Amino acid sequence: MPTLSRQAPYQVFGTSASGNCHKVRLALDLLGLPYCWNEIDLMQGQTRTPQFLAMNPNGQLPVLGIDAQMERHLKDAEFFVGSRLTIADLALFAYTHRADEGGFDLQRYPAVREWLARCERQPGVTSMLRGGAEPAGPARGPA
Ligand SMILES: N[C@@H](CCC(=O)N[C@@H](CS)C(=O)NCC(=O)O)C(=O)O
Repeated sequence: MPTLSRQAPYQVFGTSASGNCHKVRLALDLLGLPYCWNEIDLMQGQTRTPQFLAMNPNGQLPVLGIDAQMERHLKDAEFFVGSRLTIADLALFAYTHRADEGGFDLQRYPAVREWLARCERQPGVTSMLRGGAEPAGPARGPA
């Protein structure tokens, strides 16, 4: 994604012995993006601490801290790439619009909340079932 921030380093929490974690390192290296690697020791239970679980309630690695980057980017941008909804928005919308279900409070991220609302106003964008109980929002036809 050409619009990812190249200024503040991304925070990566991973273990160097993990292929899943190495995928994140590879992607950031190949994109030339700055990052800080925070080595986490699974065997020492470091993915079970309250601090870690606050970042990722499923207690797994890797974790890429992009929330602050999203907020910064969306302060000056309507969508992630250009001025139209793209696959980049869809990729991030799916989990972000259900962040509360994962225990993430988006109150501190007004630009992200505005972007979510902007996405939801786009024709054809629907909400995911909430806990499987509520119906998805009405599908909107083309304008
Ligand atoms: N689907 C996840 C899988 C992540 C995953 O399995 N992480 C492992 C390390 S490779 C882990 O954190 N295991 C510890 C645990 O599940 O408690 C991904 O690809 O990121």
